[in-house]
Amino acid sequence: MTAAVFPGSFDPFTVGHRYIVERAAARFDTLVVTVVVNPNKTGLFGVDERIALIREDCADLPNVRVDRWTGLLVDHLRDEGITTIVKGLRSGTDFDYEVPMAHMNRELADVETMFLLTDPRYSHVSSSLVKEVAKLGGDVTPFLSTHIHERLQARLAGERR
Ligand code: COD
Repeated sequence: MTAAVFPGSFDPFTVGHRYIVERAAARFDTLVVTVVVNPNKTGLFGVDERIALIREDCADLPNVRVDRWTGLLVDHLRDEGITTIVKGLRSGTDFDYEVPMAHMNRELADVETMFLLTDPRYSHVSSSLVKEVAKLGGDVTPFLSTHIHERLQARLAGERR
């Protein structure tokens, strides 16, 4: 059985994340999408909500499981008995950011990181940019699934009240 963990903040889960999940789920028997909790950072969506949204978005992929983790990522992999991390790459900037983490995770726990290139259609898509554009009234429908877009609009409407 092959398995990998795809970790991230996923605040919110975008079409770029979904693309990487699809590519990875086609290559591993099991893919765990892990929402990594940063106790010092409050996201737009709470962790439970992010998990629910990803589960809904990936319901058609039976070998995908959604989990959460607080702390060192390699401890999560150790708990799961998994030795591969999957990361998505949009650009050289992503690569430069990811390489030290990949080396560190290999040194800490002999965990390998596999990089999957995004589709050029999604190379400009990030959760933070999507939130910024949406907050300023721009159209972010191309970057989110319908149900996540609806939840984002509802959340922003709530914030404006
Ligand atoms: N197309 C393809 N891939 C994408 C896209 C896109 N449009 N957008 C994002 N991605 C990829 C990112 O490159 C990343 O691989 C993944 O999707 C998640 O992205 P985000 O932005 O939701 O999440 P990040 O990058 O903020 O997550 C960082 C982690 C939480 C994974 C990292 O900080 C971590 O491992 N923390 C745990 C604590 C730890 O162990 N620290 C030591 C690390 S050595």
